[in-house]
Amino acid sequence: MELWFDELHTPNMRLGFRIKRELEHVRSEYQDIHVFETYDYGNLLVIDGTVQTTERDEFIYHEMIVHMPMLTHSSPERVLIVGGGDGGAAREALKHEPEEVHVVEIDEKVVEISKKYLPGIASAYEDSRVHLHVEDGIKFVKRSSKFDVIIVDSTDPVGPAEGLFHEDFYRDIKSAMNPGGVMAQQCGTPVYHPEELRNAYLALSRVFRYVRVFLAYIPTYPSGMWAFVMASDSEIKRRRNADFPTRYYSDRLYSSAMVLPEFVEKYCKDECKSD
Ligand code: AG3
Repeated sequence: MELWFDELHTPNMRLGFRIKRELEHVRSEYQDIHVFETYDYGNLLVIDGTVQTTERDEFIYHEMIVHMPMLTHSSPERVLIVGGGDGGAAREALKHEPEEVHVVEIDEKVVEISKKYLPGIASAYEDSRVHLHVEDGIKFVKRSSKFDVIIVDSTDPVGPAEGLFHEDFYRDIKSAMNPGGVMAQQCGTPVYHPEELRNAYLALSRVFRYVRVFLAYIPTYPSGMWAFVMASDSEIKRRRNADFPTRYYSDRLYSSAMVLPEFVEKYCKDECKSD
């Protein structure tokens, strides 16, 4: 019998993975977590029915959500990752040789399961510069200060992650940063959920002087086209080169990732009405 895992992207669209087997299924305090062994994408982490990461294409998301803001900063020493319990963002952040990387993940189960089934992604936890805090990111950010880069690597803005897309949270992020600080966040797909991008863009624009949107192509996420935002009170431009090997990001891609198709651009203009 063939086994499949399908993520429902809209009521009328879904993406299926043929799987060898289910490796794990736990219902944590916060969410429903699965790990599947797929045929083509290695191990697959699913939270509340949505694909979070696969061993085969995780590099695209993790390189982009990390290297874009990290290279915008001239010398990131203290890095905060809100969410990101699988460790992938922390692994990429370490390539910039920061002093400290703090990961604030609300769900300990995500960390535990990633260490067991996604060892190549969770490898960052073996590094002594990486500090894990199992707690609510919103509370943690409220009492934090002196971060150079803050990366919000969360699930979709429904359920536990909802508050991570609000203006109040963005204000707390700004207060938690050193001057010159840069933040980045994943913002969903403009194909099916342009309002997620638009809302984040508008709220960030009320808090930060500079806000930029960039895209990456991620085959296992809805529509494959994924949006991210970067925000700062300092101009957003690349201040350093990537002096480590990458597979998706490149210094040439830094600016081209911010060139948006017309229909996406339209959601990132202040005068455009939300529809
Ligand atoms: N976090 C963002 C995943 C969003 C995917 N959404 C979906 N499949 N509907 C990824 C976590 C990787 N560290």
